[in-house]
Amino acid sequence: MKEKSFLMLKPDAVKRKLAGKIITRLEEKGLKIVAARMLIIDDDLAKEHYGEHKEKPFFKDLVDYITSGPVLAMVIEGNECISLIRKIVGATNPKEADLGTIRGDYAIDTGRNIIHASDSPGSAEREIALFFSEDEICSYTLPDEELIYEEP
Ligand code: IDP
Ligand code: MG
Repeated sequence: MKEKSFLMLKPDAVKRKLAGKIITRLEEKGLKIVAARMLIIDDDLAKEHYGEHKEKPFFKDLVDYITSGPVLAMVIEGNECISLIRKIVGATNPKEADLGTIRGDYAIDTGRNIIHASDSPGSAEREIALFFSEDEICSYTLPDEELIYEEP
């Protein structure tokens, strides 16, 4: 089933110039970027995006981290891509993330784990709507979709 997920390269990924490498991994997997925007998140948007964590001890550090520089926000489309992208991203704590995942290969500390990805269809819908309007999301077909999916 075709799904859309929200993915965001955090300020450390952008400043460490890892954006190209990470985007290449998604493209090479066969996933499709249908929206992308670079922005500096303000406090209000950070608190709303991470609202589920507002009672956590790391919440203030998380808001400071995510607002500390530009992020690259994206919408990615693909079959069952929400759980697939979580696997590609790896565990929240990069020290526990498998090698071969983005966090496992490029990050060390949980508070500098370089990338965000939606964890469920409900969060994907909520997060996409926070960062993008409907008309910013592109609908198009990749020429190689029949090489990636049995039933494109
Ligand atoms: P996720 O990004 O893998 O979905 P969540 O538990 O939703 O992980 O946490 C959101 C973000 O909050 C993490 O990606 C990480 O940047 C930060 N975070 C989570 N737990 C901690 C912690 O214990 N210390 C510092 N930062 C944390
Ligand atoms: Mg999360």
